[in-house]
Amino acid sequence: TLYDLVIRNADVVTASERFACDIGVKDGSIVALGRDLAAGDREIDATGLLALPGGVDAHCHLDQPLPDGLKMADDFFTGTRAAVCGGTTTVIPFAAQEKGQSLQAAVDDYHRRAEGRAVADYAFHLIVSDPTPEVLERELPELIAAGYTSFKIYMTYDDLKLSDREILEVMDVARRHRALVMVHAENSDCIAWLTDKLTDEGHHAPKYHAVSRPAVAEREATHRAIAFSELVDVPILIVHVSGKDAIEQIEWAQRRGLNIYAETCPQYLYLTAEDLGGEDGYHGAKCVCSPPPRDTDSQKAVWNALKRGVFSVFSSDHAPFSYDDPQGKKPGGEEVSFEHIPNGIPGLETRLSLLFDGVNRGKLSLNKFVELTALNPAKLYGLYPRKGTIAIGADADIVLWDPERQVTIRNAALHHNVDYTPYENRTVHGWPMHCLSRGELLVENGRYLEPKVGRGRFLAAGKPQLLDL
Ligand code: DUC
Ligand code: ZN
Ligand code: ZN
Ligand code: ZN
Repeated sequence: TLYDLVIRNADVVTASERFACDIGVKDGSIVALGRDLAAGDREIDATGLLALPGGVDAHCHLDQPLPDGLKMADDFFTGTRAAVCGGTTTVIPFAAQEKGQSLQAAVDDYHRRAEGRAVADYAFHLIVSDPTPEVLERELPELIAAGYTSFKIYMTYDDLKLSDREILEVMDVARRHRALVMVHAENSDCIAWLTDKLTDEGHHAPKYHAVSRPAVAEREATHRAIAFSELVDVPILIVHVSGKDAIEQIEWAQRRGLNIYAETCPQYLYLTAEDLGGEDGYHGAKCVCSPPPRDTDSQKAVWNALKRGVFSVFSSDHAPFSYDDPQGKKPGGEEVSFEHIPNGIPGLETRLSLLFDGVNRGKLSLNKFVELTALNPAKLYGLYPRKGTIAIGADADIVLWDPERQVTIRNAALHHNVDYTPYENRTVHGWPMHCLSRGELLVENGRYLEPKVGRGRFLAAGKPQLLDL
């Protein structure tokens, strides 16, 4: 037959269009969009549902080895299982270089972690923590050519951060080889100084995590990264932007015509510093992530900046640590001082529905939703047009959404391996009902169908496709 699968009566939404049609799938690709397509070997009736491109989550951490006996709760299997159940069919986690390690050794290590485990397709960003001459002159150029066209650098964390000089060197490699640098922008010395002051004064509760990482420390580093981007003349992307101070810097740069892209995440729309708790109690550790969530004014600024196009990408920053876990939020089984709580929260499965809820509340359009969650990350990270849209020739990564369905988020119903969600008991409108990856139905009516573990494929990324700002 002409089609392995036909999705009937789809209400297709891309970043720029909305149209009613049938979708014909053959050998994992979309081969036809039209009315009254011939019968397929298999048919799905999508009446009443929206057909959206599978989500691309361009920022998540899976199975990253960590010091001090910590361990991420999700590996490539449980993480990508959660992803597809939430409507995300492509993930771009990190292959992190440890200091002293070659980049290639890091890449090989992460391929071993992903291979035979992932159920969604995946590419990798590199994390460059040790930019030796060998890394800058040979490894990075070779890896860029081999399909690793984006890398994250850190301005904070002792085991990851680069000096200003090193940042300039890495950015210059990106300029020469047309790669995209992602920047974690927080001022390391401000945080260290504040942390020492707070702990000297006897402040240890999780809430002080947010006090030790104020918006001004993020604002300063954001501005500095922007200045370096201008100096080197290379586009960059600021990851996990938390609120209005950093947004102001980014808009200032964009108005000057600089190619400063930005990403934000669900926690900055739905959480505030208050979720880190008060003077007593430890449950706030569940919302410890960096940068920390801010206040309701910043939440509004983030929604507004999403709508206005200041942000190009909406990612989860899934960094999974279980709460009641000596390898997670209670290191060694203890309720530790804030500076020892592992940074990060889970979000792969809830990313899309949390943003979709905003569509239903008029915070952004459906087309913008698709642009932020699928099209733009696919373009910026070199996966378009195979990923990120519904078009002839694209992979048949399609999510059928029920835009009206109300779901109250409960961790017990999620598919990650984390023992909590920061969004417990929150009700969202709109839910991904069916999820297809390369034409294979992985989730049906919200039920995970247990596809072959390891079916997910590595995607060698092409060069970033820059967006108009
Ligand atoms: N940065 C991330 O990107 N994720 C988790 C914590 C952090 O600092
Ligand atoms: Zn970061
Ligand atoms: Zn992250
Ligand atoms: Zn102490």
